[in-house]
Amino acid sequence: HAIETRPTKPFTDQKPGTSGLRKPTKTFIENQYFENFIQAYFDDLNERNKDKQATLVVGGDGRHFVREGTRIIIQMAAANNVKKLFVARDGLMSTPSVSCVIRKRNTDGGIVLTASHNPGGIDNDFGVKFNISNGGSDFFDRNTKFNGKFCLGPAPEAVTNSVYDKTRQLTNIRLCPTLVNIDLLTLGKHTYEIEGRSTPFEIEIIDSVDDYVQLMKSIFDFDKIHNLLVGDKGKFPIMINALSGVMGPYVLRIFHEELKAKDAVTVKNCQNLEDFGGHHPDPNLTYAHELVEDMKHGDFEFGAAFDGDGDRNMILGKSGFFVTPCDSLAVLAANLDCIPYFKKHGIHGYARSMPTSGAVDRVAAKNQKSLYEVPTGWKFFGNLMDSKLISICGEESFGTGSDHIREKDGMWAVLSWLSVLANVDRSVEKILHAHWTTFGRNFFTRYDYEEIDGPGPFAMLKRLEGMCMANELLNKTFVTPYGNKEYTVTLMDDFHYTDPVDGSYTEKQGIRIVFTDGSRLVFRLSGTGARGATVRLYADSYENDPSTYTKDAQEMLRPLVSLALEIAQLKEFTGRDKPTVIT
Ligand code: VG1
Ligand code: CO
Repeated sequence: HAIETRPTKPFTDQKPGTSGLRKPTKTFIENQYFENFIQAYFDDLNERNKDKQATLVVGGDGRHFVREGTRIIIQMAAANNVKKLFVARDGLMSTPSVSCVIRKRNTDGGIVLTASHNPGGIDNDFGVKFNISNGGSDFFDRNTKFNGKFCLGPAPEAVTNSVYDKTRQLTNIRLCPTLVNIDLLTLGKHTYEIEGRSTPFEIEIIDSVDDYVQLMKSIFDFDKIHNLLVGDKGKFPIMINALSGVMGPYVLRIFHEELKAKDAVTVKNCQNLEDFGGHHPDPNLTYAHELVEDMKHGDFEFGAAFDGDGDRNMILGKSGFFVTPCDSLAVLAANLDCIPYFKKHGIHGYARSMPTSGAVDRVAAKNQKSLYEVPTGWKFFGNLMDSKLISICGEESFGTGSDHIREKDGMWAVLSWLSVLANVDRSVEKILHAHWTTFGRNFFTRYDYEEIDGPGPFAMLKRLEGMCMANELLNKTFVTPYGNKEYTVTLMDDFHYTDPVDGSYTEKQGIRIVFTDGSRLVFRLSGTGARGATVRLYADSYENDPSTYTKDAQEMLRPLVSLALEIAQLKEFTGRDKPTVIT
């Protein structure tokens, strides 16, 4: 097969956000937009690898253009000196599964074709996430080789910035246009001679579910979970909704085949669809409303949903009892001894993203473990896990995971919860109440104002940045517009972070206002949207009066939220008087 060098025009807007590059699907399909980005990725990879031939994994969440994109990557990998490409069967592989395959098969990186929780289809969004070695600093070289290799995870900022620089200078793309008609449905290995290459190009079509299931079986006690679901204490009915994303095959295989619990496990939307059946594949109370409705009748003890690419999870208890992701992280952190993996590997520290509530901080304090607070985005946990500073981490955005891989992992969270239910108590609600009784309760909520047109959101953030710089609000006392509560500001800053492992510095990660009672407000702009700007407002407050534990979080936080809206002048800047999503 001959290599063709095709001229192209660079784009100026291919800057990866919180997790990869996301744009409307049509943008990716037109004008070689997708090809340009992939070429920049390969150029960066080859530079980083000093032209050593790389082995990579490619998979996606099944949305529109994933299969075509996979075929394009095959043609481009052949022309860009890639030694071997592991390709997911039918292009389908969840984000956590890609991380699992990277580690198991010792590859140099991976590409996930997904816009994650953004809706899919020709009129919605597409995206590319990539995992790569962070270059192997001395630290990694000496201490943390995994199977003799550098640890890989979501590309850190140094890498995403380098790829971005390349996208703006690109003049051509390279591909092997005759590499067509590859059967993506049949497992097996193929080799191709490529003109001008001394070594052949290899492809292996793999079933990622196999590798992933093996990993889960090495982490959890499947017999114990089987026994919870269909064992001697009677059936424990649960409901799992895959929102027509990539998780369907994983759910069916794990719950029906491996756990042999078909009788107890009701599944929904486990057929992967290119437009996710019109679902917005984001597991929260708004977009996974179907699960909430299904749970309300009280027929299921436990419910869970995943996002498009399977790294997010939502956990519900009987009758739809909602477990906030912040509490989910804290409860799992407090009960890791229910999971064989942690008995074997020990528990290092914990970490959360900055806007995530402080619930896990209290578990860390009680267990005398370190707690790290990082910017939003899973890439910031990688170094901490590689250097064994943390074992478990999470984000308020329905992301939970551990150091078994380098991505958040929805199925892992569900199996972790089932392990706790099997060992501690068969009621999600009771587990939460016991947790609050021990640690107190952090009330948390997030308001999203999605897809706002115009400069308003940027101007709002700019004004808040100015207030930070001038230290304008320090020691100021406010009376909340709703509920007449008093709050005094003890800190207002623009969150920045220095990675304790490699010293890399990241700034402007969200405006944070902390009050004397420990309550916090955070304002950020989303880095995953594909249209307009999305403002996120986070509120976190702590109570240790047991009479409050059963109260509604929205009611408890209304005064604080009303103050947030006033301080930021959100309505004035955005024209919105209501959020589009509340979690
Ligand atoms: C959002 C979440 C963040 C998460 C990211 C990727 O980012 O807030 O916590 O890591 O999505 O999740 P942002 O910048 O829009 O707030 V996934 O499942 O879409 O890869
Ligand atoms: Co996701």
